[in-house]
Amino acid sequence: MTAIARALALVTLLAGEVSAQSKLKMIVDQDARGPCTTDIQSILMFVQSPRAEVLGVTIVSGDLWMEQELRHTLRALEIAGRTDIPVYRGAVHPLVHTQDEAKRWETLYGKQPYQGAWDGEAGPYETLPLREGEPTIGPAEGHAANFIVDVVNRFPGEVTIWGGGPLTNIALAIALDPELPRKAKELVVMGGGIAARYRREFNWWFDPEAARIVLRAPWKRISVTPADVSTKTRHSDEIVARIARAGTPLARYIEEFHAVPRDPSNADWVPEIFMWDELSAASVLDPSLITETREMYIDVDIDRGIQYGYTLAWEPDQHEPPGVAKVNVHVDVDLARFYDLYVELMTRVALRHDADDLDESHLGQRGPQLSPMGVEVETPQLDLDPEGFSTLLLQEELDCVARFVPRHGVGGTRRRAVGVRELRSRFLLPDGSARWAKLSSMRE
Ligand SMILES: [Ca+2]
Repeated sequence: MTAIARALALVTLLAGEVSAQSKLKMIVDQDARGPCTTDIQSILMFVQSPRAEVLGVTIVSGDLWMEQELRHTLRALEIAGRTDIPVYRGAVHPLVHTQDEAKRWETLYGKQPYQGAWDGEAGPYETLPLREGEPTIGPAEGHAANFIVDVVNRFPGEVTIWGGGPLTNIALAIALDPELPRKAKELVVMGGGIAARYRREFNWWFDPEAARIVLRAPWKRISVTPADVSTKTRHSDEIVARIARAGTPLARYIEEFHAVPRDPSNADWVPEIFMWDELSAASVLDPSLITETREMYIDVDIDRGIQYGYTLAWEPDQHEPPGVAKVNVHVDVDLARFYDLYVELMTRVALRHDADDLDESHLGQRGPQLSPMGVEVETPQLDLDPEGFSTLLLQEELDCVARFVPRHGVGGTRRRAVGVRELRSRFLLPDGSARWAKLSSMRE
């Protein structure tokens, strides 16, 4: 095959992807406990989805301190091969709420069962070693709130902001640009709770003032995934096994580090494996998974009493509290389809239709092979350590792709990076060995 023919095959391959223009432009804001957990796994759903274009990930203290979460996130993106996505440092502390105040509250009203970063012994700027390995990449320059303002203003009416943690970064962005909510497409957050047992939900309790600012801002549309519906989900052993079969670096990461229930005997309350944030992410990527929604007035109590940080909710025909937003509340989910989507996204490389078509007899052979889309490749060239898979980017491949993939405005650089990543995934063989073809032969 001539170099030109190979190039055409490559361009056809890339054109098969969902175009950048039709993708959901996403800002993913998260308090990213790692490795794995609902926080990282929901970020990965967005970055793995062909429906989403993740413009950036913004990190906020919550489950852990921001700096530690930042490193978990960078490492997870490395493992997923998405080092092209910028990750921004965000808020270190809530706007008003402090650990001392939380302790004082406990002396009056009783124990708070979970306090995220405040439960840990490390301080906000101490970093602990990562079990999943240290990231070799760093965060983007600038602050999360500035990034949110910049991106929403760059793409008015197009950007969906998804928040899976305390809403401090988004509140800061609104303080910088009060018109920001009108310019975004939609806000979707995991947080709050409607039933009595869920009203003290961590994300909104950790920074109640931020949650109030964000919920009361003039968004075109707000959707909330409350704890009530999140707790219907389970990141079960069966799901882990389905993902593990893919054998990709990402699948191995989940297999090795997925959270396990601290109390397996209590099937009703397993916060470690509730898919709190994954469900909310899925509601963005495929809204049809949410089978029941309800419009309610939703707010957060910021009075310094026994319900500080608790969710307030009213039925629309009950009361119209002034200044409080009517919110689209997720009530029920098609669990089977949700789990299928999650597994599909987490195994996407290995389960791609073309990967399925690969003839397993090719495994272990050397010399030129004909791939499913007709590009002549040499395989296998490399048996990569999964740890190194995502960080290994051959410059010659990048050069090769860059010559044939047209620039798309501001997304030009990103698009080229995606092209390389997609090429890798196309040649990743489903035997778990993380082999992929070297494309240097495509050079003229
Ligand atoms: Ca979270």
